[in-house]
Amino acid sequence: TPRVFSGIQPSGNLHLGNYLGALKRFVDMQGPEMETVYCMVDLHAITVWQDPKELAHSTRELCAGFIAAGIDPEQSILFNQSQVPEHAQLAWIFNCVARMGWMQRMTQWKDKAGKNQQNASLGLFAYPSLMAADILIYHATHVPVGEDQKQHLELTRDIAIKFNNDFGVDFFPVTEPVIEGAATRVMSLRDGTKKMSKSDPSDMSRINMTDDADAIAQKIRKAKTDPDALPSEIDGLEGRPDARNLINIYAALADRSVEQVLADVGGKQFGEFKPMLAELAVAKLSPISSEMARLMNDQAEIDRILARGAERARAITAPILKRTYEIVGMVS
Ligand code: AQP
Repeated sequence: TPRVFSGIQPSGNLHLGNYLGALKRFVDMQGPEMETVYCMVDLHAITVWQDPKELAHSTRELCAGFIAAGIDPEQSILFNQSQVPEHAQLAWIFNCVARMGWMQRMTQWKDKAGKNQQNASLGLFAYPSLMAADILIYHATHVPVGEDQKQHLELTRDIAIKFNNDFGVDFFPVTEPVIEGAATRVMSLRDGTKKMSKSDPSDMSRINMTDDADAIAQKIRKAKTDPDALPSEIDGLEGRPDARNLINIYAALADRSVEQVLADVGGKQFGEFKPMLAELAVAKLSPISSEMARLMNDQAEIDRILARGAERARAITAPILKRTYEIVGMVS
């Protein structure tokens, strides 16, 4: 059976972009024809500073978010990265396979390190190598992610290919990125040319999964738009990034295509469309946020779920790491 792997960083502010670009699609991929493995990637989160107390809180909250959104911890393997040490162990091997030049070309590295690269953590630089290990330690074949992770997935393929070539084996699979749907790149509500992101200083730029109905409605009401009416065909969104973003969000939340949505709302002004979007967003997101809050009342249960998930994950990762060590020539 095909195996799906993906992860989300427990770095706080789980938002609508994470939900539509990742989490909702993780839920859609659950089923008997796929083995699904989902991870809170805390080792990735600490590539930039995380307050220890907040990291622990965000990890549990993210786990609650997965479950509230529809991940069944019996059906999927749901766990925390640092509890499965093979991720970091394989990442070290990959650090020795990947080249500095590959990492230097990564746009996420350039964006996050900013001007002062000398002062960024070594972990931030090596981030894609750990991500390759996350995926390949499961021999995962399908990786659902948002558009922003495309370059890292290409690098994962390069690492798999180079490892196989270097050691003359056909061991790591060449993974397929799964970047599909209307919301592979949800944009900021304040600027339709910028990605909706956890670290945007403006809370009005994103809808957090913990926002209540009033906050969601207010953020949509204040979202940036242009003065024109909505088009009835997709070409009419050309050069209108804010309009496109709100339509994409509507389509993804409604599980409909952008074309279908435009056929319905074409001709409407934003004054009419925004309340429709707010109503849909509240209807879809409120049950998730209230379930998250409920689950967070029993953190011992969350910890049990994570421990059980890690145990199941290790049943897959331990043999793959062992075989990798043998291939590399490590005495065991
Ligand atoms: N705006 C987005 N639209 C669609 N998908 C998105 N993802 C993130 N932002 C969007 C997808 O969510 C998954 C988990 O991402 P992550 O944990 O790596 O978070 P991130 O990319 O660090 O999130 P942010 O908000 O972008 O954080 P900062 O502000 O720190 O850069 C991935 O599949 C990602 O594609």
